[in-house]
Amino acid sequence: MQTQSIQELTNIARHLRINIIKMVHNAGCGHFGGAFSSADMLTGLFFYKLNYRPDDPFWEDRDRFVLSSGHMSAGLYAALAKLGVFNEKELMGFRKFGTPLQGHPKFNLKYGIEMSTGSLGQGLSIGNGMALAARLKNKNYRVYSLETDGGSESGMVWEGIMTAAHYKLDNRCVLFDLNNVQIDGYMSDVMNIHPVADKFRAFNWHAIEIDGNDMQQICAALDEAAATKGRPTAIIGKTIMGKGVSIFENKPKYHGVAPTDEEFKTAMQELGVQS
Ligand SMILES: Cc1ncc(C[n+]2csc(CCOP(=O)(O)OP(=O)(O)O)c2C)c(N)n1
Ligand SMILES: [Mg+2]
Repeated sequence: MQTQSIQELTNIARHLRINIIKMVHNAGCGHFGGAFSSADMLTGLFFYKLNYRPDDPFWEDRDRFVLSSGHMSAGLYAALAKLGVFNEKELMGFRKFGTPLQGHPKFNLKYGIEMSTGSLGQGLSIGNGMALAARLKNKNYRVYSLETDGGSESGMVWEGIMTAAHYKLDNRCVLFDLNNVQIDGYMSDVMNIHPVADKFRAFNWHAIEIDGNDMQQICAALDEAAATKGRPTAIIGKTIMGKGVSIFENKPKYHGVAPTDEEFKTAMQELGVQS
């Protein structure tokens, strides 16, 4: 895949946010707050680092990506469409009965969806299984997953973290969206999991702390993760919930609601869409 400049990548992330908010607005429901906070890390992964062939999503040697936080599906679909795995027009089928783009991802390799997710906590272990399978098959592909602060309130996440370190899965990388928001409010109020990086380190992971909305830092961290041997890597990205549209930023209310028509108009303006 072509290496894109930081500016081009930032522009792709903006494009993803535009499609995310269009999808959720069109469906009248969905989750855009976390999809916005993680859009930059997802862009860095998909458009800078992932070894993937959009015209051949079944390619055996492709890097894998598991969206552990399945509710952020709009972000994944927007990225896959931008890559060209399927036509961008299909995004408007988001959450409609009978389409492949359901509210929570349903396994569908043709569409680039590597795993059904939505039940928080399962994706980290599923990714470990894929990484172990690569080792057994003597394959060089890497396995990434997007984890979240709210998702890590599921105990099984920490079992998966322990397992990946035990097996020294250096082909395993976690992108961690630390936006300090979950479904019921601020994570630090509901169930505090700080300090996140120290916890990963205590479990023998290599942990890199970055500004998860800074493309330069994201790309550098992805390179560092790929060069790290003997243990898995967690990229802990401190992000802003709803990043990119001022009225949404850092407001737990926008975890899982559609924007009103008025909010949608403001979002389009702030994201630079001419009306
Ligand atoms: C096992 C499980 N428990 C509860 C839920 C309901 N749920 C959906 S999203 C969410 C909050 C998750 O927080 P985070 O992933 O940080 O989401 P953000 O608000 O940042 O998008 C919860 C509890 C779920 N999907 N799975
Ligand atoms: Mg969160």
